[in-house]
Amino acid sequence: MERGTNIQYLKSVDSTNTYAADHFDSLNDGALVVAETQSSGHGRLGRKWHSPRGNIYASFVMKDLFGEPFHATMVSSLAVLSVLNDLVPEHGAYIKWPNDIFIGERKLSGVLCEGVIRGGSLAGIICGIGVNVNLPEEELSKIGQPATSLLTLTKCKINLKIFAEKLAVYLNWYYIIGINDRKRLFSLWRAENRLIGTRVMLLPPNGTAYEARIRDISEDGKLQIEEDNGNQKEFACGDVKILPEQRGA
Ligand code: BT5
Repeated sequence: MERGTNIQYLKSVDSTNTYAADHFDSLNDGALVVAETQSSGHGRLGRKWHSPRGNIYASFVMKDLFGEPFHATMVSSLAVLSVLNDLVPEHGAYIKWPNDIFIGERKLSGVLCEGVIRGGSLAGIICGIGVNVNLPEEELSKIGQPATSLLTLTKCKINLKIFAEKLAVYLNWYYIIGINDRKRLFSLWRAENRLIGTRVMLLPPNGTAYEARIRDISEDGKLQIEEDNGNQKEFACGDVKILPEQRGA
């Protein structure tokens, strides 16, 4: 199957993920849907994704189910990181488990991969990607956690079409790497996770937050943690809060 870097540009949609899922059958494998704004951009667990004009809101179509669902997140995060490393290498963007790209202590980008079901089974994955590109300071303050944008960091507006084109190329690049060599995809992604070896606050979706040390990450993307009493276990789902003195180890 040939994969192209075809991009479909939209003005405003509810959510590029919803649009790509609704049009999944007619979109090519490896296509990217990009919108100027979203009226119902969403994150995990029904959270809102702040989506005014000036940013990247994109959804990548994966029809080849080459591994664990989390491998789709790895592809997407590595692609965003590669664009950032080309554009603003001096700002040291990094992957924050499970689905964020951070610069310093602030969130710049989030990824949300959602399955598409056809005939009762998984037919593909839509990888939604939001990146704060030309978002001004006053918009950042509306977000419920510390966030940043490339405009804030560089004082320079970036052409969104060029950003989208680069993103599409890198998405297809890491997608092909994943299809051909999942272990390599994992090791590239693991190398960009700065939290390994540090103590963090873990926030399970419906439980109490607790501190633990991240020992490593398994190939299917689960955190391997050690609690203060020495218990070792896996943390598969939830959020991680960086403890201020711990980052950058
Ligand atoms: C995510 O969820 O980080 C995944 C976000 C994926 C958004 C893209 S945009 C294109 C595609 N279409 C969609 O509808 N979604 C995808 P999560 O880890 O649950 O983080 C959500 C949290 O991030 C919110 O509760 C806020 O605290 C914060 N947030 C919201 N908007 C933000 C923004 N523009 N920049 C930084 N942080 C934001």
